[in-house]
Amino acid sequence: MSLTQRSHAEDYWGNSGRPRSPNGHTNGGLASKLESFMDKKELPMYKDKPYNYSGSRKYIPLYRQKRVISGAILAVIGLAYWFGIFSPSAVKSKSRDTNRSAWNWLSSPATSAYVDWDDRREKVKEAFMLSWDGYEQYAWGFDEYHPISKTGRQMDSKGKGMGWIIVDALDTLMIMNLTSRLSHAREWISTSLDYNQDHEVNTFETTIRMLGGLLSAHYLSTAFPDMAPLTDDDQGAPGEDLYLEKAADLAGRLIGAFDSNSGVPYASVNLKTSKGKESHEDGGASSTAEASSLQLEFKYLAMLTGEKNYWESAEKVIQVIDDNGMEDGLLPIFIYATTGSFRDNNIRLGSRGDSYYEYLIKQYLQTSCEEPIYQEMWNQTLAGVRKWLITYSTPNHFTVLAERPFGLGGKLEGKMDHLVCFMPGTIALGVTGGLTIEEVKNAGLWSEKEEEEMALAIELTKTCWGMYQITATGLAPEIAHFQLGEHPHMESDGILASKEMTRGAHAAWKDDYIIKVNDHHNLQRPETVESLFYMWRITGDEKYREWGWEMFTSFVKYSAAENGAGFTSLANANDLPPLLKDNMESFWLAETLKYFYLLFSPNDLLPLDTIVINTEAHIFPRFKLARGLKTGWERKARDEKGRIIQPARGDGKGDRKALQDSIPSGKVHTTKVEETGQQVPLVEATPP
Ligand code: DMJ
Repeated sequence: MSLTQRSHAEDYWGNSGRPRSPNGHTNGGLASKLESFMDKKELPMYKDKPYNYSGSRKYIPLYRQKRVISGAILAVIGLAYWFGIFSPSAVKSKSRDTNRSAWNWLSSPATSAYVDWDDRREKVKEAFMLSWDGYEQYAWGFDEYHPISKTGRQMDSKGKGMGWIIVDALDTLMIMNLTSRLSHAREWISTSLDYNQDHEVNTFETTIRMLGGLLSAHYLSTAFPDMAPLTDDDQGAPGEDLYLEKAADLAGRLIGAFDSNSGVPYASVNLKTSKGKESHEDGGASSTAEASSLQLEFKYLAMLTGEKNYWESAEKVIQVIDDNGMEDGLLPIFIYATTGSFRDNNIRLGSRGDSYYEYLIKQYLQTSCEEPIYQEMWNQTLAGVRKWLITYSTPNHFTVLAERPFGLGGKLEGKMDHLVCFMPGTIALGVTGGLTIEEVKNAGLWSEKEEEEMALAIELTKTCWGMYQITATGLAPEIAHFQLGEHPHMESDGILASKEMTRGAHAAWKDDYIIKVNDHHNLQRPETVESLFYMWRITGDEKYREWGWEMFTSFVKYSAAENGAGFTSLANANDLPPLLKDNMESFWLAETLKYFYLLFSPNDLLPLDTIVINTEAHIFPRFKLARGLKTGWERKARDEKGRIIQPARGDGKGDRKALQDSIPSGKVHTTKVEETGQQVPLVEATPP
């Protein structure tokens, strides 16, 4: 963004906002003003290297080329920045762009024969810059950013800050090639970030955001050196291994959480003492998703450092979970760290359940399909989801991934958290491993199973897209309920084709969805755009990019804070103008805007079959098993429902058929059960 662009945006954004309720704000006339912001088509130059990514395979993006800006130029820019010439407050007083030509960017996708995706991607980058710069100006170094009150706060009032926003956003800064902002972040990490703090943190959130963010920054900055700041070699500058050193320090503190009787991690851990602590709620149980989606991070760290205990602690959790032998691989959403057993019967893929399922297939992909045990678990689970949870709304037959709050024998609840919307993209990823459908078909690896699972992914993506269509703002509620009728039609009763989602505020199909009054907030969540990104890359269907653009424009129109201070959550996404909530989630920068950016980027930016993306959208490489790291456990034999059976006497060959039937596209072979030494059948999975 040029200086004039920047001040233009601030000028425009500064006039908006009408108080609406005690703590609520509206962004009333902002939308029209944003049109001008969205109209700017220059590449951002402010503080940053130009980033001319053409999309051609032949073209080497700037961050993959050798360093192109000399140290001298950088030094000048750096000095200018630090002396305030380019600081946000200084920028405010610079000359203003008076070009206020209205560009109706909402109608642009529908009326234009040619869509300039590079230009749309730049708009995402500008939204990121506004968000980041607001944080930098008003809340730098704080864990939370409140863009309406323009304040920051530490998550622990006595703490020094965890770098919650800075670390979570690091790799997005790299991917967007925002190098000077990245230098500032890196300098803060080098000089101010200290994890030696005597307070408890959430084990899961700290792992996926902080450890994940640092490891992703390490990966991107080493695999693509030109993404990193260029000052590493200067005397006194942070060392090249800064991100990895911080990650190792943090992991050494978090690892104490796994020190429970069962190996299932405690919900919290004290960063100074490395001592785990049970949850204060839920009878001391950890949430299942939180306890069971730490593997990508600790395994990658183990691969980098050779420290096997990280690997072993992380994989032990999955073994303990699997040894519970839950029917069809569907888990209750609470688990005790003390015993490794589940609490209650509430089964869902939304909050507290979600990323357990996500990490099954991603663990398989992370180690380049060398650990078939995780594919086997994923296949079993997906078959279980289809059997027990996939149903259809009435009367328009939208596919719903429902819940079983009272266990598999209990009533089906037609409810989908927005969080569930990670699932369609993950299903598609599981089908192709990150390749395109065409590539998989050409390789002769497409069967009925792949066809059905991809069809399910397509329908679920549509349902999630519908969650955005049904509100006044075009932004999804936190939770949607669905009309299911008295006797819900399950997928096993026959797959139903959904009806069209016609346009129009009062389109009848919207009545299939119900938004309850407690659920109409929007927290800038990423799951739907995450799935759009996977679906676009895997299917090549441009509608996913169009849907993403429409969602992005709704975020820009309705979640912008005043005075260009960034973007914020909505207390009510189903009202116009919307009621705003004074908080920018760190995953807005780490995930939501990153996925929008990748969705509009050329497909050879971070090819999907070379990486695995953690549940906070941090990017890790795939790797092969090495350094003595390997799968250290085996599954116990299961019956046709996936429940553990006692090892058969003799060679156990009699169980082969039941196992083969229970696990789609698996091959059965005979292997050894560790505890007994008896030979029992297990499943050898078929790679995609
Ligand atoms: C993120 O922190 C992660 O994606 C997590 O797995 C679930 N929820 C949020 C974003 O919605």
